[in-house]
Amino acid sequence: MIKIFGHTNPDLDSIASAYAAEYLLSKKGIDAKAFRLGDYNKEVNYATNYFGITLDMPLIDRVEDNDEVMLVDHNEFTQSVGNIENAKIFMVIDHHKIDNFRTKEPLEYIAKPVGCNSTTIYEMLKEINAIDRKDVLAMLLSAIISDTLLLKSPTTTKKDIDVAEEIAGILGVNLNEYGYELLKAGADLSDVTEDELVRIDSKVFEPNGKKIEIAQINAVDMDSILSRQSKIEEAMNKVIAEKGLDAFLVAVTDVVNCNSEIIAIRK
Ligand SMILES: [Mn+2]
Repeated sequence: MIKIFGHTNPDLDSIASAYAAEYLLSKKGIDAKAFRLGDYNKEVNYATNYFGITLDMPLIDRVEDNDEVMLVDHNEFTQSVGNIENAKIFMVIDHHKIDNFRTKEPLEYIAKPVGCNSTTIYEMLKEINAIDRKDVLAMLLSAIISDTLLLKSPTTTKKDIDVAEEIAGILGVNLNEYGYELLKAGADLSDVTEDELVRIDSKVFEPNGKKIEIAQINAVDMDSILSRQSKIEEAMNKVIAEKGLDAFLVAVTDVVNCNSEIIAIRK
């Protein structure tokens, strides 16, 4: 049996790619099973709840010597399962740069420069007339929305757009409405405290002898972050006092519409 998996700390594309690749191989008469290298994230849970899908993808962290494996949505050994260097890689389907990767034997390697690996897997399923499973299509569509930030990220290609619209049509899903809710669920910051929010992604700069810290909060629902502004400012003042900053800027970025609001405090 071939073990299929995406990268560690799996995103929706890694889960969907493995899930759909299991079906792709089964249609070709190959015994294969999808696994995962980490917990299902908030986006995966939102998508499976929305479509009523129950995933059965066992968690693994290493493979045995000479196990037959298939990598999806990654190729670098540093992002893969433990002992990958001693496994037999049967196939790779990926959309990333190729690095930290070598095999002892020939393999099938499919690399496409698309925004989402699930786009490629959909095309491969379509080629063999296997776009008949709604659960598989729903996972692939959700992954495309996730990887391309609802078809707006700079990595989005025409293929991603065409495939997403085609699947949404088949499933009768409103792409923009569902996509927004999915991204919002994934970027849910309601359980992150203000003290944590201003520290997730922050850097100190020292222009002209001044000590300035800049932080960014990536959000889908920007209003829900801005409604916490007074508490965020309290947290910022704490950091200013702690680090002896001259100023602290926090950019709240709406990743779907590509807007930012800046909260700035001077000592
Ligand atoms: Mn991906």
